[in-house]
Amino acid sequence: MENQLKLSKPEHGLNGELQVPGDKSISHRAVMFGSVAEGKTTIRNFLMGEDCLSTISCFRKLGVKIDINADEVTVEGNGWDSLSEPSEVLDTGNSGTTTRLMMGLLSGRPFHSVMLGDESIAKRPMKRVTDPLKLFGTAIDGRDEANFTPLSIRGGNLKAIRYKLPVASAQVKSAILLAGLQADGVTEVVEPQRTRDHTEKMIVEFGGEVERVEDTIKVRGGQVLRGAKVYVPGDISSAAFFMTAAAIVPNSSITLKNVGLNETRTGIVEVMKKMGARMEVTERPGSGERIGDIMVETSELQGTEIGGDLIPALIDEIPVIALLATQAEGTTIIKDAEELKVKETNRIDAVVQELKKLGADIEATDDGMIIKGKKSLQGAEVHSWGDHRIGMTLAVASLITESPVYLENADAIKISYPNFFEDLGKLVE
Ligand code: SPQ
Repeated sequence: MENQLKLSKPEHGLNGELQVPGDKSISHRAVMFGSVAEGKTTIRNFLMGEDCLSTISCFRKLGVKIDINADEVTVEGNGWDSLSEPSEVLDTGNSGTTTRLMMGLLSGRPFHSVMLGDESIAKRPMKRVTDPLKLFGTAIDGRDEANFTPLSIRGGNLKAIRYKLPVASAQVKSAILLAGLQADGVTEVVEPQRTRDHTEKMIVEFGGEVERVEDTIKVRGGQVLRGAKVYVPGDISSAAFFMTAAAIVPNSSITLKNVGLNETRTGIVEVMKKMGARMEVTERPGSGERIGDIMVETSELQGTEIGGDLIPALIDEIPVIALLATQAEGTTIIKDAEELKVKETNRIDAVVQELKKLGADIEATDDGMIIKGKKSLQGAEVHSWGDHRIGMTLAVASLITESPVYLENADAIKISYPNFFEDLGKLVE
């Protein structure tokens, strides 16, 4: 079997405090901005997951000096012009964020680069990024009219654009902003729905300017960014697995410390509260990204409906929310979430097929899923589909199954949470 793990439910509940690793989206961006800023950037609580390590490796290939010391990363930035033509292919691994944001950044650089990721990246749509980048004047090509990797880019001489995003995507918005920072004129991106705004916050943290007017984000080209000291808050997308575990495992109470509470990411808090979860969020005042602690206890849950503008604020949490819904009274409907089909896997199919094996009453729809609770789950042999979020969802499910769960390809979890099982072990009494 492909690195199969046997997982069993704990004898008692899950209790204690945990500091989940740094936010993946923010870790990627801190390396990218540090690489093009002038001066040194230090990044504390950096996520040492495989995706963020792919970003570091790509920037090293562009000539940037980056040191890793425990969970701190130092980037010696020397400005946009210091990046040099890579002599090797830029391997973005499993990371959509690395692939898409780097395309935007490289489209302003006057040299040639080739980007290639793993099997999953090769299936993820890139036209949503390459189309607007071509409008800036970048020469970009790839398989199927620049929709799939490998992609080649020859950038430089960009002219600012105004672009209305056809899909709500922080990655596409960020790629456009990274190109816009290097273009002649003011670039404007219009969002159909609000998506995570870590790129905008980081432009400001690195001494740049960006403006939001209603649904339009505007950035001026030619800005010089300055190195910064970045503290990466805990990743709410990782905390989500323990928030769910605390709510569904009897006799549990978990406090997750120093979690990022950026309002474009806290959809799961809203949903869990609506479902009746016993929880408390304590925010600490500060500048930059919002941060605080999240406490969740075993809860009596009710089904709910999730859709519309809330989807981008919890898109990566939907797999584990589906598990939560299997333990709620009544029906939960998740809609407007077609984007799940183009993540590391088709997450609608993956969640439905794997949770069904455990006995869940769950059906796929065109744009989401319908889950009927409250069902007791049984052990079975399940597969992560090579997707970290599916792997962790199934690991959390094993905490409530009557018999053991055998999880195949549990290694995928290392993409965003290398110490997931150690952290889980700390909460088992
Ligand atoms: O980086 P990658 O592989 O795309 O990671 C995922 C994840 O589950 O970790 C999605 F599969 O997160 C995306 C997220 O879904 C990270 C992200 C970002 O950092 O900007 C934005 C979201 O994607 P999108 O396509 O909606 O912009």
